Amino acid sequence: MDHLITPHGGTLVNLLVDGDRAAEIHELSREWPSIDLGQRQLCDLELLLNGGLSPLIGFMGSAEFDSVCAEIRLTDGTFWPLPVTLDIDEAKAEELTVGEPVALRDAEGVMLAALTVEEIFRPDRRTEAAAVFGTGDPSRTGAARFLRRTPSFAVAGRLEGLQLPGHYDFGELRLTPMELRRKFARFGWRKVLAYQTHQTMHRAQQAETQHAAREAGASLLIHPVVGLNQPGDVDHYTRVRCYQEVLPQYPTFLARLNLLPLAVRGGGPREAMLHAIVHKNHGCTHFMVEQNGEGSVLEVIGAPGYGDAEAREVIAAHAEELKIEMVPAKNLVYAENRKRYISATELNADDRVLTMTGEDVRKRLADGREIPEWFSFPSVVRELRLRHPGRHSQGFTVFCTGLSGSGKSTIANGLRVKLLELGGRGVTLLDGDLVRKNLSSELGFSKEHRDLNIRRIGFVASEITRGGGVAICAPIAPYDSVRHEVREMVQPCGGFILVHVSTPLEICEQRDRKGMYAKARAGIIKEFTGISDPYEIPEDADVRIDTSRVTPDEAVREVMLHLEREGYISAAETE
Ligand code: PPS
Repeated sequence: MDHLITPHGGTLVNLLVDGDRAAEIHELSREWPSIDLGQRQLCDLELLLNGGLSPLIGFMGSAEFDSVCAEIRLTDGTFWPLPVTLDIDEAKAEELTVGEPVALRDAEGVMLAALTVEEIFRPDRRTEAAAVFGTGDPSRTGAARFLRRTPSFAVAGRLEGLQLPGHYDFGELRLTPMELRRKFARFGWRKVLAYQTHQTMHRAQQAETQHAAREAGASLLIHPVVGLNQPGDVDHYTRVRCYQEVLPQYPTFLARLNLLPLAVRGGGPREAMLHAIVHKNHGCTHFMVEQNGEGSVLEVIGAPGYGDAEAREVIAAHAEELKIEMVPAKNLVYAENRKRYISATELNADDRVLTMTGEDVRKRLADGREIPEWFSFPSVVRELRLRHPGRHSQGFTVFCTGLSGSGKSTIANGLRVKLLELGGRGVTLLDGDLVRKNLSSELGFSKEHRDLNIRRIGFVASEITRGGGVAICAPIAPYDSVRHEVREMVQPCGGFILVHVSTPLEICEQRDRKGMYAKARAGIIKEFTGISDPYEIPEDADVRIDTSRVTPDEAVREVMLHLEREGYISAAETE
């Protein structure tokens, strides 16, 4: 395999230990503390263990972290664009001891690796955000989400891998860097162009990649990320089936498909460089990120805030050290008169250009309209239609938020009955009181407990929505950020409609159906929303209803009309 590109830092790392050592670790680990890895951490671990992140041999400590943030280098001088840390919360940090091992486990409790703790530290998240996103400014969405969600501590240390995270899906398409390199050697591929995408490929992307591979004199590896979806992404099962449909469109032997377990961070040019390193470690000599017909090359990594030029500048400045060649995606457009895709620079005045954005495709899928053949392959469209049957048969969540006594439960109950009357979908009501008696019976009303309660409701609602049902939720849900989290949880599974039941506090208090406001005023009930606890008004409500101004029937009808306008139910059904 000598002719293949050298891995980053010189050697391809393999952190999986042999069977004897694995058995020994299993034996020793009974008393060890554990860290249950989240999806993002599982992706990082998989790429650490299989050499995708060579030359790293573990999660970074503070010296590497600082050096990478400030110098874009590891402490030994190797070029490295982003920190790779194992983040933990304070409680977990207190459980661990420097010098002692900890078991890293997947969601089912399977032990994947042993980490010998070398350091527990508090990374400076603002500096990290500045490195990852190009800004520590929390008003930028990527940075804000990162700062909100990332726990304060990190644990560093040497890794010994027992097994790679298990995948039940598409096993034959999940080759490790070593397996892929062997395959390239067998095929006699010297130059390989990696095309990284997290979106569906249509004719433009197929034409673009074929063209780029030819120009580079390379073979083509479609290397989609299937680690962690960004909000709004098509699920990876559907995407992979679509890629499989695109493969036969290339000349024989030109292209292969492999799945990359990469957790996209949503960062900027530095993230693109990290991806370049991962592809290089997989044996690729060229790297192209999809341009998706519009916007920046960094759309692919969810960083539309970065200008193309800015990104290219940063990447070009480090091209020498990356070694892998970054191939810019050509913007190909469809010239109707020529019946083919051509480069935008080749256009002349007589050409009639047809365009369609990702948003157009989503809308057409949602309302069942045709997706033209010039845009995509019929087999790809067939796959997409199977997954996106149109809103009329998708699941959705109606999430009512508002003060106690605002009328949430009345609206939720009325809506439930109306939707059951229509038939076609199962309807589940997750009323605040009901949830508190069952799902969240041990919780109180601190911010922490309220957020946990809402996250649980969001989880159940997203599962119901995924299954094609309707979830109607009616908790107070006073905090904005967790309501956003729920929207992000549900939206990839179907529709999410936020209904703000905006009945004013005075009216809710006058109604005081449960006598709770009186008790709250008297100080008998503490932390009562509206009286001694905050309620953050949602700016992103899809429907706003003040029940002091409309009857319950009118309120339900407003929600039904919204559902009809958005295509979840048909017009005749709201009559
Ligand atoms: S939250 O904030 O979304 O977790 O609240 P939720 O699960 O909807 O529970 C609200 C119901 O609990 C009763 N209750 C209180 N509400 C607000 N603050 C305090 N301190 C409190 N203590 C008890 C109250 O009856 C709420 O029911 P609804 O149906 O909203 O009136």
